[in-house]
Amino acid sequence: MPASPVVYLAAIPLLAATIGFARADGWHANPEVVGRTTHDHPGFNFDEAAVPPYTLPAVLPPGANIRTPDAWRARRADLLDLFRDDVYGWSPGRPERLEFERTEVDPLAMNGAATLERVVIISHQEGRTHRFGLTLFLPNSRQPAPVFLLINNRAASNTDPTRAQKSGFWPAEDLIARGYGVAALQNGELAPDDKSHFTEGVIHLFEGDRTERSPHTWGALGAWAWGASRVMDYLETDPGVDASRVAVLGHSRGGKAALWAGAQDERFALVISNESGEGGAALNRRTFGETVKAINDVFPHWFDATYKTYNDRVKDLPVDQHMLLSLIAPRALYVASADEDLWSDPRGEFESLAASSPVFELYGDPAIAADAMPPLETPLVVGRRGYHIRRGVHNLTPYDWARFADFADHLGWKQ
Ligand code: GTR
Repeated sequence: MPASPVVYLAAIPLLAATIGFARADGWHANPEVVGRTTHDHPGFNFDEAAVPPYTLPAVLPPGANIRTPDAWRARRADLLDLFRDDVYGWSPGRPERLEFERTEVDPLAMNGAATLERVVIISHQEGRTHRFGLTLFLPNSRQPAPVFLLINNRAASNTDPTRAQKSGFWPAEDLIARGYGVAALQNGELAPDDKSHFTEGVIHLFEGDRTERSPHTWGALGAWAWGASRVMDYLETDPGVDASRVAVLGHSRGGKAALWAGAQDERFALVISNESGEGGAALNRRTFGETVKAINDVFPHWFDATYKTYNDRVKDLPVDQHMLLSLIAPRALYVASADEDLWSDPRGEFESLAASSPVFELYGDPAIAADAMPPLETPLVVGRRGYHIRRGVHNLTPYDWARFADFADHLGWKQ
């Protein structure tokens, strides 16, 4: 038995089964960061010792006898419906008619390393029309190429198609150099991120001027995720894209939308959550950082109306977020946290990933133990799941992207 029984699984995949052991060197919040964050968010808990005990609903209920992938499919469908009913709301599928208009193709982008495609995705429904844009760079070194699609929740300048502005939030050149395509949609073009205006995008396309909304219907997160699926509709038609290897990812609220897109749309082969926190990867029942009530109070337009009824009774929610992560199986899943982003509850994100283990085990992957959180900047890769916690604040950075690309390499997506 080695001194530390926890192995770096990317390096020694054959020993992956040993991940059931606790990890003494794992991440712990820096007390200085805990103090600062507690000061900045009065009334919220950032003290690990003060997290009240909680019990997660079982993703595979004892007695339900779910022992095979086939048996899981029925449970999966039920869980997905619970997330639709109680959390994100029901989203429509494809519109009556969908068109793709390529407005630009530049085969000499990035000094000849990439082909830039700009596409307008046009949806028609009941006489109404909605448009949103897609920016896509494909490596000239290989096509069809796997693609990373970012649901961009920050300024559009972060995903500048002209590359006059370059941002570490979307380091497109780095991805191209590694043989990966990289794409972005702008979340606000699907649903403005504003509680008074969020229905003005694609929700209006489907609902028109109706003002009565079901308590189980979609909000902004559902609309952003819907956009990712329409991008996938386009990517499936593009001969430069390997549509069997498309990753959807997002940061923070964009990460919540990416998880929801990946849960609903099984065409995404890899789903990546970067610091998605509450309503994303983090466990609702763990009272640390942002809470269900806080998110619903400040961002009432993100989730459905039913979710708000759980503000003060989270333990009654029929689901928790490890079940959302479970819905990604048997596809690949990567969760990333940041050391100074305690609002997103890094440990709650990791424990949620660990608690998705019973479903990934059905597909032959080893379990991840809840106490196996790795140290800072030491990625953990177990079968088709990966995790890291980066130094620094709430952000999506070139470090994160490089680890996502490493993970794709590990999945066999490498050029
Ligand atoms: C915060 C919100 C988080 C996260 C974040 C972001 O204000 O509380 O849940 O979504 O915004 O999107 O950066």
